[in-house]
Amino acid sequence: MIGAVYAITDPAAPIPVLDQARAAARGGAWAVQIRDKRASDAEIAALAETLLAEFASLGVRVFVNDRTEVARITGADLHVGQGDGDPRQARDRISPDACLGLSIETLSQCARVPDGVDYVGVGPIRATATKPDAAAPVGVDGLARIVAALKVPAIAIGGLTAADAPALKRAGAAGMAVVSCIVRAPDPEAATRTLVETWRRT
Ligand code: TZP
Ligand code: MG
Repeated sequence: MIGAVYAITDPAAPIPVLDQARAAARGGAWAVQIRDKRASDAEIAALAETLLAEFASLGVRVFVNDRTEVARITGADLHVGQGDGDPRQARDRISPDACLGLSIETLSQCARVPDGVDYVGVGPIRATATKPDAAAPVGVDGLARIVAALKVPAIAIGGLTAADAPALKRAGAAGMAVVSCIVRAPDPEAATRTLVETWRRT
């Protein structure tokens, strides 16, 4: 079951990644993804192990971005992008209980979502400074077309805030993933709670 609010950490944000993750979990996020292109596998694994231990009782899932080996070793969930290798190989390497996500940037990529992918991240919906190499934004209309072509739940991502929740829900998204809206908020825990409440109300 995919939840509404999926928080992603950013090592460039003003507060430490552990604090970002903890605030998102306290605020009611369904999942927290550790995303850091520069950190070593050992650093990501240590973070994942800390969060897996802390979040087990909260029921908050812990994902690692593009680190199949770290997911395999720690039992964390895994998110991979289009350029991160064959998702079927990732699926075979990680725990059968782990959740696997795949990024989708275009309608044509929907036809290449293999069995074993539990959700897709769709975006960017809007332009975002967080991922400078992101593909062209698909917009909410593009999201709706992509959702219609998919057999798995879609989590929207890219330039999103709580104000987008109603439109994303109407477009058929199962949830929304955010970086800045949580980790750059003055109060990341409150920002997460606002996202969760807004999604629930709409
Ligand atoms: N993938 C597509 S857009 C994006 C990622 C990781 C960044 C989203 O960040 P923000 O700050 O929520 O726009
Ligand atoms: Mg990637």
